[in-house]
Amino acid sequence: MSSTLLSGNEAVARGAWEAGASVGIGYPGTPSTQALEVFARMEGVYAEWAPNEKVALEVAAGASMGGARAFVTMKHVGMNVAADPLFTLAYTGVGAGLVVFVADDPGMHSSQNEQDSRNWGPFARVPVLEPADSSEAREFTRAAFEMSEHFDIPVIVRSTTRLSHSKGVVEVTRDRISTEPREYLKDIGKWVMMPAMARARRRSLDERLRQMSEFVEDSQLNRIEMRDSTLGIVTSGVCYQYVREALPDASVFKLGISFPLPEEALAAFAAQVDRLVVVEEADAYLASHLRSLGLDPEPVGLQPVGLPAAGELSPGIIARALGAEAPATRDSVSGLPPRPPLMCPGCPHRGAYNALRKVKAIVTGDIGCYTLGALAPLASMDSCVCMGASVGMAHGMRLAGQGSDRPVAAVIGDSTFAHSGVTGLIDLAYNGSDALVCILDNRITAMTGHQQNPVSGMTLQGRPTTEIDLEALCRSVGVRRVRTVDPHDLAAAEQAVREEVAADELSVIIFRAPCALLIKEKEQPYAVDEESCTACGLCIRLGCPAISTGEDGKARIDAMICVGCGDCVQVCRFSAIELTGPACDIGGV
Ligand SMILES: Cc1ncc(C[n+]2csc(CCOP(=O)(O)OP(=O)(O)O)c2C)c(N)n1
Repeated sequence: MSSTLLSGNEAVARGAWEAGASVGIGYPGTPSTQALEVFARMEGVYAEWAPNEKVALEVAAGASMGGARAFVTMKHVGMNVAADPLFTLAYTGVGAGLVVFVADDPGMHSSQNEQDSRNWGPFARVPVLEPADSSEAREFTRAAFEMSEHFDIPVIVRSTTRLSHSKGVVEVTRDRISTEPREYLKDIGKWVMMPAMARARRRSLDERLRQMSEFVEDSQLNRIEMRDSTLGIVTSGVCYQYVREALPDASVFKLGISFPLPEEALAAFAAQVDRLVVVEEADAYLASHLRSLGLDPEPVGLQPVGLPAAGELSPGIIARALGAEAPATRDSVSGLPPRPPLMCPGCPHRGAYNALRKVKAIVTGDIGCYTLGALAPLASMDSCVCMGASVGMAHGMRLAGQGSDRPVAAVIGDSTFAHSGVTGLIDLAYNGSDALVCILDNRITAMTGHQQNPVSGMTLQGRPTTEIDLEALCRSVGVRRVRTVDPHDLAAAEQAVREEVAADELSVIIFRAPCALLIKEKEQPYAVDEESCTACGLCIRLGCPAISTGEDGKARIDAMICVGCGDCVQVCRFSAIELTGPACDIGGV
């Protein structure tokens, strides 16, 4: 038997590959990103980043309709974007298996909100599988493809950060099954969802759901572990691991399928235990379903018993909430100094914010590395809601009358612009907005770990491809004032911003310079001449991690960190920052 250590994401990718998925499409988003990156490197598959999750699911729907098993990946908020096709795909069903892998982020380690993707099950009427470890992540993904074809429905595999990013033992002995595409048979009653057909497919969906509800009653993906019958816990996903650690003697109903629920099996389990408790993260999803079945679990989701309603659980939290002794494992790493997120040294976004700060702009922001511009010392971003929101929100601020004292500008990254900013820009052009939209084009999707995107000229599988011509795109939707500037040229960046906020029509500034981490060669670092430095603090206000102040208030530059971008040289009014000797050798031996 051959076993290996795989993260939950890697195991999901392996499961999709073993299941014969030949097409993989997704949009990056922590904690899901690695699943498609790993899948893309597997033999015999085609994989691509889509500009957003809706397109990813639509491409997958086409592949499935055309007979190829298709695998889609996204983070929880991506499901909101993909929800439109998802709901109707439940009606149409699939051609070949269609599996959507979605990774939630309880505790918001790297997300703007917490969402519980199990809710998409009853909402969109699609099955949701919830693996609890890497081995199950592989097994359940395989099973999801089988279910998808058997019940003619897209299937969601739901993970959370802990599962996606922690490693477990996985057997990798199973081969990949045949990838021969299924035959495509024209069937407008199934695929053309106009009202008459949709009504029929809705009845079909109800029948398919009925069949699935029967199937889950005895599915091996759910498991009952009877131990001490004084306490029975219903749980799913990674919470199962916490429960086993916190309450090793408790009986457990471990749900591997969180929609549809095995109602009869749950009722039978409830009848066998004295206390019935649900342990789950994020929403009280299982608890409310159990309550609707009249099973009446103890209300541990709320005070006073004490499972928190938000954030991640841990064995300790669960043990304490249920009056057990907390296990010896530590709940969190304590004693480490806090490490606030910072823009990297040499980050091109800094120059754009420096210019926007000069004109005291109200900045509607977006999601990406540039969101860090909201924090001190740049402190130049006023909002961050969801991908693409910056553009529409700038227009809305103008409609509310903002902009007379302080100009209004939107800031959005290249990947985010392609994801959902361009539709906002179309709205602004169409409706005659006079806002300023700044596209921070660093040639990559940096925030999520340097994924290629439609602006970067390279595909997920490393094929050179068309790059969006952002200038031409903006002009083509009706923006007449489009200009491009190097954000490391601080004077030019400021001049561009001053001129465009003064214009009485919509304008776009494309701040174009590669992400500092794309630049492999380190430039010669800078140093501060203590004699000339007046401790004025202007360079500090750039928020570069290489610059700090000494006890005398004068600036210091850490040559190990400085990449020689030269932004600080341009803000220093006393010529106190100069080049040092040769670039330091960071290669080591
Ligand atoms: C709907 C949705 N999908 C995915 C994400 C994850 N995500 C956050 S920012 C980002 C892209 C950032 O790239 P870009 O706009 O190019 O900015 P950069 O980080 O390069 O500055 C992604 C994919 C998200 N927050 N929301």
